[in-house]
Amino acid sequence: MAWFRASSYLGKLAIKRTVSQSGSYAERSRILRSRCFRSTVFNQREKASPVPRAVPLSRLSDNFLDATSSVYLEELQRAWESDPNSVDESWDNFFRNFVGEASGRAGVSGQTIQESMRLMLLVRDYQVNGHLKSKLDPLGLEEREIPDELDPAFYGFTDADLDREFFIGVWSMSGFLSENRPVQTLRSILTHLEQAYCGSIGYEYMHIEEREKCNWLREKIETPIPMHYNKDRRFVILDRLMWSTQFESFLATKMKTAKRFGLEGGETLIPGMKEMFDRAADLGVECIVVGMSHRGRLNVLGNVFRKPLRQIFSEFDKNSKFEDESGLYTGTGDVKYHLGTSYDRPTRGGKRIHLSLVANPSHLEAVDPVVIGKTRAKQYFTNDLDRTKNMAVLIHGDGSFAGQGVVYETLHLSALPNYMTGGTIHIVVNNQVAFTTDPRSGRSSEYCTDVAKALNAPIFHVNGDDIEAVIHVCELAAQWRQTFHSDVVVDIVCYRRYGHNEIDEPFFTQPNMYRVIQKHPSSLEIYKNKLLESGEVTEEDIERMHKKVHSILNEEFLNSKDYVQQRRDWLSTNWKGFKSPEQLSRIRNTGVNPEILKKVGRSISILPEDFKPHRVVKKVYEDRVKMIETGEGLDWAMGEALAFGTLLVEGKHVRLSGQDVERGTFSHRHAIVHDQETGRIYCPLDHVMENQNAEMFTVCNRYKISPISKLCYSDIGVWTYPCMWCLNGVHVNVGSSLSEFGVLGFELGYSMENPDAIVLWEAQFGDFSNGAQVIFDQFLSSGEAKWLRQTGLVILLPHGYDGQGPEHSSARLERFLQMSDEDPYKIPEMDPTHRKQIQKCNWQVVNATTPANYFHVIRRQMHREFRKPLIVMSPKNLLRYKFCKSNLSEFDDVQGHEGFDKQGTRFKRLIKDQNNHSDLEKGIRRLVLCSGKVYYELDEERQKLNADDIAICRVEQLCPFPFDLVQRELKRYPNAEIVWCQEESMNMGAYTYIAPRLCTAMKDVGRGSLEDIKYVGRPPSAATATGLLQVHQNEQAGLLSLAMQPEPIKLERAEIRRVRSQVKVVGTVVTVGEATMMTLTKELC
Ligand SMILES: Cc1ncc(C[n+]2csc(CCOP(=O)(O)OP(=O)(O)O)c2C)c(N)n1
Ligand SMILES: [Mg+2]
Repeated sequence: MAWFRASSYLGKLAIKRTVSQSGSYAERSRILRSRCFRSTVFNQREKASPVPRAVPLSRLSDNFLDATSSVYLEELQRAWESDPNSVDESWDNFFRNFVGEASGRAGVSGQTIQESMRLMLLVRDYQVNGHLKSKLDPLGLEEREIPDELDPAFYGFTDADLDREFFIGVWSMSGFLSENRPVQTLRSILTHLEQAYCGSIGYEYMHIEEREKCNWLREKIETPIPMHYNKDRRFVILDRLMWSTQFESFLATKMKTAKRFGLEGGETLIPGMKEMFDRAADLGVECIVVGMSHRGRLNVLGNVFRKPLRQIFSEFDKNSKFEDESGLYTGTGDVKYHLGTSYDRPTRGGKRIHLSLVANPSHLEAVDPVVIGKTRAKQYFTNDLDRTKNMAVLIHGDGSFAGQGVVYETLHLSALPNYMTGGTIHIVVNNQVAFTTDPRSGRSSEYCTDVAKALNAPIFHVNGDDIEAVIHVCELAAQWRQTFHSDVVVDIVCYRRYGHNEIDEPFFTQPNMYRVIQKHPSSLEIYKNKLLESGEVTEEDIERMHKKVHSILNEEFLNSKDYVQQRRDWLSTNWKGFKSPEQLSRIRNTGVNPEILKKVGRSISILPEDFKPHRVVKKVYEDRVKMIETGEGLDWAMGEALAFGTLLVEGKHVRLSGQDVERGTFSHRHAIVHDQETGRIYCPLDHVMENQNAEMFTVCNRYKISPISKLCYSDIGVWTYPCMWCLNGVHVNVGSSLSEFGVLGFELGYSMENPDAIVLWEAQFGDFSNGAQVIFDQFLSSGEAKWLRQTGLVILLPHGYDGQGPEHSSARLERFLQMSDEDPYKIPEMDPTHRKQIQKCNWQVVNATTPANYFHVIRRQMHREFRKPLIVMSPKNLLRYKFCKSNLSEFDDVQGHEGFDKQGTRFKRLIKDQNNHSDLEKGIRRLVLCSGKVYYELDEERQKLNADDIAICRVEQLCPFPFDLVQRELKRYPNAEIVWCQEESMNMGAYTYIAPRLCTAMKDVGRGSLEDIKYVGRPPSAATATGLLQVHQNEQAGLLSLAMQPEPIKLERAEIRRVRSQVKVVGTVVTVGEATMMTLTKELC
């Protein structure tokens, strides 16, 4: 073994010493103290322990393991020699051991303490850096510099020392340094170190701060007996590897040019996963949610999830048949390597484990948070308090794990109280290439997994050709997860035998690598040979196995020809009884019995008597009590709280997530109240029922205190004793992850698990939601069509032009509307008893303007037999606007009350003019249709101008479009000029969505066409809004006066003229360029 590279040793050591010894002593000791000594070395002890005890390396109670310099040890020794009491007891024991043992034993005489300590540093270096010397690359192409620290010569050892015995003083520690052999030759120590750290597995774990966790791993890694699988187990492994390999080669011969993103080169993933799942099941896991991208997905589906092979094969067939059952909703479908499935898999240990593979889009890693959210929801609904029964497994590519930011966002959710799932196992199929990109061009870090170090997750790199090593780390990962309830990474270093897909030529870009790959035997070949050599299997055994697998594959292939796709499995157990878009589901009334309303209203408004909230919050809650008692003036926050409270009473789980949602960005919600004297917190919505489950109402991100045990709901996500964040026994943490993509993905996954949960995600300002665009585009707007999976996720996007600049005004309403799949030119069946309009569209977009309407639209999400995403343009300044109030009677279900119409009390898709107009109003000269907060401004302007001959209607539900109600209004005002008024720019807001639909509605009732729709709003613009307040105010005033002007509106869409104008802004003359207000245009004309 080439352990010694001594030639450079002396020079390097000299340099290192010079560097480390430079600077004043004071400086050095300061550094040492902070890095290494912490509070131990200089702590005075009463008395040194009388009898020296053996001290395992793992128990030395300061940062010995962090020390990189032998100078540190020399200083430590000097300190001990001058005063044994000046060092920690463990070090005292250590030194005394050496003095006694090393000098007293035959064969070790002459060993200096410094030698022993350097030896220990060498051991430590293997633990820290051994992975850099491990043989990870099956192709042998890796060029890694082995750190000097792994060279014994670096610590002053020479060839002559190899057979010297050394006392290492660390017995009674599990691992190779124990063995009750405190005296070992240097050769034996090095052999053990090389075996443990530099074989087919590279362990990275020394970055983990908790000593206990490092020791746990060290025990497993430094085991004196290297891993060994018995014959039976090896048979199983061989069989699994054979399935994995033959699956790909079979497909390669049968479907030569079909894209399948084969796993060739990484086939050991399949047996690895199976063994991981078996082990996890042994350790109590009952359900695993899996997310993965394209690579090897079909193999995983067939071999791990046991999706019928004939079904997989039939999906390759262009002419594959679908069951022709009437009323069956098939959606748009998706490519085969995106589809999900679920299966109850029997395990080797005789258990059954439920597996679900989440459907995912092409967007790499986007599914990660979705999987975690789904897992968390499973934990809630199965009362999995310690999070050991439901586990997430994510399979990544090397390129995407390093490159996609959502990986980092997802990792950072892993320890947050309302997002943690007790640890995710990450498996990286590290084929050392990403499409055509070499790792060196694709990332800046040594490993593609380095991102996980931020979390203190252990990382097991493994040579993908060594199947037993793969299995070993897969099992170890399962053990870690079940022991420490935190994330762990398995990095399977393999290769990609062919191109990125089956019709791709890898030699174009990676000729050298692929020349090696061409000659490289498969992992199956390697394993077969190993087992043949060991004599544990015979050629006949292998032949028999091979034939069996082949004949099953063949049989399934033949059967696939006649395979008819089965009825959609789109409703999992929790969704039984829910309707597909083709099956009619009536929307129920959402009004609530007045007594229940009052009761809930009081319980969510009255704070405990001894509670001392901030005076502003006190007033908020006093006002809420008044609202409930008088039944008048209920504001937005109250409407929302009542929606949540009444749903909770009905047994629904309510989860509100997003940045700062607890207080609310606009300080309106105050879902949790903080006692200003004690720091105690109180969440009124936790008290709508007696003994309410603490998580039933979840507002992220806060910790909860158990009402029963006073334990703190924190840390590992279970009830525990008050932790470091507790103040007077109370958890005071507030805040949330500053992520959009990750958190929204999480909530989406959460919402998809069980229809009994209403999950809401609120963006800080609506514009920030575009950081999560992939979730909107690839999942929320199209998930049901592609994968037949429903979700009732609610998205709250603060929206409205109030002069806060381009990034705080618009939630990009136009984008959500543009993604709507509703046909603008066809009026669907609108009869309430047959209407499937909402079921058939991909999502709902609303811009509610009253607290009561907001209350009903939230409740409507749960009072129907289907689920549909809901995008809410939510208000900012309406939260406190004096006229944006509702009476309690608008929330109840009492006949004759406001809001009660023919169908009962419900969400109003359109709010007609407030002036009590009759069914026919011939004298109205203009009908202004609008949506959102501009309504109130228009109404104020109308009152100011006494423009009673103008009617203003609010389109509260933009998508799907309320054709029936719009037509009702068109008929009501037969002589009115029809105006669409919005505060957004013309290329934004609802205009381009509204125009064709309004036109269709108008044509249908003979009220004109597109040219008859007058547009009042800002002209087209690149930025969503001006950054200048004065300009904003002028613009806003301009559009209001235009909408209310006495003469007909002449400007038509095609006639927007662009002019230059000057606008005064607080004394400064600002030239507003081309994008200026239409009103200004008009004035200047
Ligand atoms: C977000 C995103 N960007 C780009 C792509 C295009 N793309 C598909 S696969 C791939 C390479 C992925 O490399 P890696 O993660 O290493 O997985 P591998 O294919 O090697 O298994 C790329 C760039 C994509 N699907 N998603
Ligand atoms: Mg790759």
